[in-house]
Order: sequence, then structure tokens, then C-alpha cells
Amino acid sequence: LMSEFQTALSAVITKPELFDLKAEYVGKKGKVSSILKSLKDATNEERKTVGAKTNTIKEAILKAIDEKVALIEIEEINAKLEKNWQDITLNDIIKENGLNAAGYHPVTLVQREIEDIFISMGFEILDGPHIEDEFHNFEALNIPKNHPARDMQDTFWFKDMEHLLRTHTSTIQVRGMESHKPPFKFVGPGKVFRCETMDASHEMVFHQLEGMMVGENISTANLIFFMKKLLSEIFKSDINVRLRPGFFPFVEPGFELDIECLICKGKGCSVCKQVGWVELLPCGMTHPKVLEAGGIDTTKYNGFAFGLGLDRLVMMRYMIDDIRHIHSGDLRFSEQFKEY
Ligand code: FA5
Repeated sequence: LMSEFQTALSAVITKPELFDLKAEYVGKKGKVSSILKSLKDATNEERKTVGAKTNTIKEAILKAIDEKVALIEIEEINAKLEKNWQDITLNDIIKENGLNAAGYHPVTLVQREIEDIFISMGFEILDGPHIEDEFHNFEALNIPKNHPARDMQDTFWFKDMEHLLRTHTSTIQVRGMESHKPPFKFVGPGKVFRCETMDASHEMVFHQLEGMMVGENISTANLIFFMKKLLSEIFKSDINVRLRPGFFPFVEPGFELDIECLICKGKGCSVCKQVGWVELLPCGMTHPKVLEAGGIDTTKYNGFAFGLGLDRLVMMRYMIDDIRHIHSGDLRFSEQFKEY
């Protein structure tokens, strides 16, 4: 019986065939059961020897069936893998486009470099949501409803008119104050969104990198030190900068830090709107109302904040003459930064 079963088993390919075979041999009306049933008319001695032998065969059959099930399942998985095989390296697409391999986007490269500079000076890196509420984007930053400063940044509102796509990374300042106790210092990079007309230096979706330091006796000299350090580490050479007064409701005093346009060497081009300077790094001493909204004791602490225009810094760093290249998604553009 066992050798007859083994011959039948070796011919089985699919699970339904196997289950039929199982029923034929060890099912209720199967061959093994009928042998066991026939023992009712046998002698005691026959029942003992034949019964024991038949049970051993039954166990061997069940074991062989289990092994075969496992084998069939492995074969099924292998067949699926063979059929649905995909080359996740996309080699063909890369080759067809005459490209070699992937690299980092220039914004990612510069962002990481700046993060490293600030980490080395003891700053934390914070993140924040793209979808914000009015409080974090405006009110906590001393921009109440109907304040004209809301028009400085054309906002993408959600239908509920309570939520919006953040217009600046200054929202990270607010969230940072909420989650930290002074003294603290952090930077927060990320995407921001504004409903603006696009040109060589303006995008609707762009990147900023916010910075904030809160502690005792923080001064404008501290602010200027960190701004200088950032620029000298990024450009590794002397660049011309100018500091002028700038208005932002969340800082007092506020400054605009511009750098001489490196694309035209200050002569005037479409990136700097022919003025020779690029607005890059607005900053200032944090307004006491903002600190209070963030739960900071203003009798003890003060601070500074800045909001770097990351895409424009990337443009100056790599001499990119139109911001729209940065967001084009064109691999021929990103390809060029692979070596950096
Ligand atoms: C702000 O967004 C302030 N939150 C910055 C700030 C933070 C000031 C902390 C003081 C303290 P502003 O709207 O100027 O400021 O934008 C900051 C920088 O983002 C600009 O200097 C510029 O470099 C960049 N930027 C602004 N608009 C665009 C745009 N449409 N496309 C690309 N870059 C832009």
C-alpha cells in the first residue's frame, strides 16, 4: 500500500490533486480506513499486528502529504516571483535617457550641509506640518486677523478658511517654543507655499530654513555672529553682504540680510531683478509678544530668529539662473549635482 501511495504521490502536481489523493488513502472512506474497519472480523493477534502496521502507514502517508504541501507552496511562490519580477533599479530607464545613476537634489545637499553646521554649534533640527492653522502661521507671530502683514504672503487657504498651507517656516518657531523650555536653539527646514506669480527668483512652492535661539541676554551681536558663520561655511569665500532694516511683525528690530548676486556679480540680472543684491536671510530679535504667545517668560529670556530662503541660497551656491529649474523635476538638471 505504501509503495502504491508513493508512486501516486510522485505524479501529483497541484494542491487539489494532493487533497484527492489524501482522501483516497487516509479519508473516512479511504484505503487505510477500510483496512482498519475490516479488522473487526479478524483475530486478536491479526488485529494487533495488522492494526499497528496500518497505523504506522497512515502516519507515514500524512507526513508525506504535509511535506508535499510545503513543496507545492514553495513552487507556487517561486512561479509568482518569476512572473511578477521587476527591476527596481530602473536601469533601463536610466540608460535610455543617457543617464548614469541617481544623486541628491541640490536643495537636499545644501539643507544637509546647513543642518551639519548648526548641529556642530549645538542647535537641534525641528520639523513641522505643511498644513497649519491660523494661530501657528499668523496669530502667534503677532499677525492678528486683518493685519496688513497677512497680505505680504499670499496664502493658500483650505475651504474651511481655518487651515492653510504654511506660508513660511516661522510656524516651526511657534511649535518649537511650545515644546521646549529655554534656553534652546534650533533650526527648522522645510517647504512653504505662496500663491505668487512665478519668475526667475519666485516660486509658489519653495524652501526656507528657520532658525531660533532663546536664552538670557541674547543680543544682535549673537544674531550677526551666527548669520556670518552660516554664510562663510556655505560659500567658503568672502562674499559681499548688506544688512538693512526690515519689517516683520514677529521681530523687533528686524533686518533684511542680502547678498551680492553671484550670478551677475552685482551687475544686475533677472534673478536679482537688476538690483545686484538678492534678499536671502531676513532676521531679527524676537518680538516679546511672540515669546509670550510661545509661553516664554519675557522678564528672563529673549531671543533671535531668522528665515533663510533656501532655494535662493542654492541658486547662488551653484550659479543656477532660474529658480524654476530647481522644481522642474528634470533629471538632466538634478544629474549635474551627482558629484557634489
Ligand atoms: C519670511 O518668510 C519670514 N518668515 C522670515 C523671517 C523669519 C524673518 C524669522 C524674521 C525672522 P520672507 O517672506 O521675506 O520672510 O521670506 C524669507 C526668504 O524666503 C526671502 O528672503 C527669500 O529668500 C525667500 N523667498 C520669499 N519668497 C519666495 C518665493 N516666492 N520663491 C522663492 N524664495 C522666496
